[in-house]
Amino acid sequence: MEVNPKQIRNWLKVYFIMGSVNCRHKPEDILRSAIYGGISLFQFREKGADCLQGKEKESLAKRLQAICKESNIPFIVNDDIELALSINADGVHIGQEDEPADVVRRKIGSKILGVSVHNMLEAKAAMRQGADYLGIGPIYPTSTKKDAKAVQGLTFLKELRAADIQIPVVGIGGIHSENTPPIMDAGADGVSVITAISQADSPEKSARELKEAVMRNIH
Ligand code: 3NM
Repeated sequence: MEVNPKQIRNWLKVYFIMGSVNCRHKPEDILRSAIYGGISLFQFREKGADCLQGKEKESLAKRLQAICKESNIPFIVNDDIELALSINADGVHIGQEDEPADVVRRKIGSKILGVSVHNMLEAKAAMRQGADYLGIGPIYPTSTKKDAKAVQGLTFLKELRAADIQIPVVGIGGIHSENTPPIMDAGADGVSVITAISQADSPEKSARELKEAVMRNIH
């Protein structure tokens, strides 16, 4: 897959993340609805208590990947490099607890590589090691990720842009359409959400509102 920063920025606008434990309905239906609403990128994140394992996890990944393919939405796998390679996903997203980004970059070749970072040191290391984009969070309080770091607000995102670091960046944590504008104003290229879409009565409407909020505040 061709990955240049402009294309990555486009994909980051409304970045939907989901696994089976985040869903009140069938994950396939939620993803289809989110795609109708205008998400631009999808991450399969099968984590947390009672999450699927092994063949069941792989099977859900493949079903969601097929849905993304129909609409040309890139499909990213959280953490599980082996799964990403075995199903030929478009990319992977890793955190600081996972293998170092340069090791992952060697394994995945030119696939998309996203890295979660929380400070300048981590950001610079991730960029040096081949990250295509950075995830910064939690921007707002979230109850979705049990081991999330302390809420950091927009301070670090602003610091990154003030230092003229131009790598594509997405904010994460407690984000919905109404609290999106300040994140875009701080220099993000988009927002990534779990709950705002996966738990919405209408994932389509929620995705559309997020897209509108991003597009109105893009810089
Ligand atoms: N990573 P919601 S916060 C997966 O801070 C994840 O790196 C975070 O879920 C980080 O949109 C988070 O439901 C959870 O708040 C985001």
